[in-house]
Amino acid sequence: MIFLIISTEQGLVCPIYASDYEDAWHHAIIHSDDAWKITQGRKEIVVAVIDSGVDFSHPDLISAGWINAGEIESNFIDDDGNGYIDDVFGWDFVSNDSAPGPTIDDPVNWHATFIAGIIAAPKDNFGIVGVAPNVTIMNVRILNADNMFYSFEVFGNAIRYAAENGADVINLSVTLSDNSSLYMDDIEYANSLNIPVVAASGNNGLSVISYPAKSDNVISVGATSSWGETADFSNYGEELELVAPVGNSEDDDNIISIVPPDLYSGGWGTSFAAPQVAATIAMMKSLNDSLSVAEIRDILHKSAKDLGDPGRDILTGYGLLNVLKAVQAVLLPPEDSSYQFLAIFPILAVITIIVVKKRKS
Ligand SMILES: [Ca+2]
Ligand SMILES: [Ca+2]
Ligand SMILES: [Ca+2]
Ligand SMILES: [Ca+2]
Repeated sequence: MIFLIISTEQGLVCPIYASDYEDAWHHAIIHSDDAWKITQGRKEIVVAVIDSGVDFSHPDLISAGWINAGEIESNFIDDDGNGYIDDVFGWDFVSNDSAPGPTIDDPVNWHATFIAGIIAAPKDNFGIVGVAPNVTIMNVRILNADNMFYSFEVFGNAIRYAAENGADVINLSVTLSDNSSLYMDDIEYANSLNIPVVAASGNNGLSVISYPAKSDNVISVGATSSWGETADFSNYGEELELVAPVGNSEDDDNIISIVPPDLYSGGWGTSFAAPQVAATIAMMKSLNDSLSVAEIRDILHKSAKDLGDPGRDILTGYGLLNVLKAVQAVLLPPEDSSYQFLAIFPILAVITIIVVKKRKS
């Protein structure tokens, strides 16, 4: 039996040779630029991009790539004993080798690189800035030159590879033809290690969320236009949790990111909403890497800006991603009852003193 995995349909607008931070309008909407005053992410925090293969030779991504410190390059030995020979820079699950970059004639060779730029392009007065500029990207290739893959089991292996080799959050800007324990068990395994899994809702413009985003174990992210309405292409439904700004496919500004070999471009698709949430989780974990998946989801839900119908709704979930509020929430003391009692107690004491003094006079 053939299982089909296909990345969400998406488009590039018009590749250009330079881009400025000012073109990246999404930062003002999700308040990532305000969050950078608190943290720009830590290098030790790793976002796994399981996708078409990231091109780290792009000048606006150099040095953002994960390196497997336990592995020695090109000695044909699995030095760290993780089951993958010479996997210094990640793993290519398409050609089953240690070179996970995109192939040059690959028509979608830009997809993973575009996602990596949205997450972690450095804040260096050159080109664009990612939502979490200082974090690290783990490169795991799963999509072939036709933007497809044919085995749920190998997809599951890619998730397990990321989870077992130090990913702090996993981004899946792919949609699958069906649910299957062949990869869902591996997503549950990642969650059991405190690793959240984020996925794109899909680009069919339908009231059905695509797998894997549809699963309870995955944080489901849809896209909005630049003016904050659900994008025409963005799948929606009761499982949708958050939305992030990408732009509509037509007649709108599109999110700007990097494209091989050294270009910038606008792009559309829920593929580019999910990595904004994955990057936000990396920012949160940069402040506290012991947060549980449940705590992270709770903070993301409560810090989102409510859109559309009041409260959670099928078109926008809990609302629009807010990076600043999510990061601030990590720094707040826990809301336990003893803390609230201590906060109220001094106020009661002050009132009592005033009453006593008045009676004396
Ligand atoms: Ca190895
Ligand atoms: Ca080796
Ligand atoms: Ca830059
Ligand atoms: Ca709402």
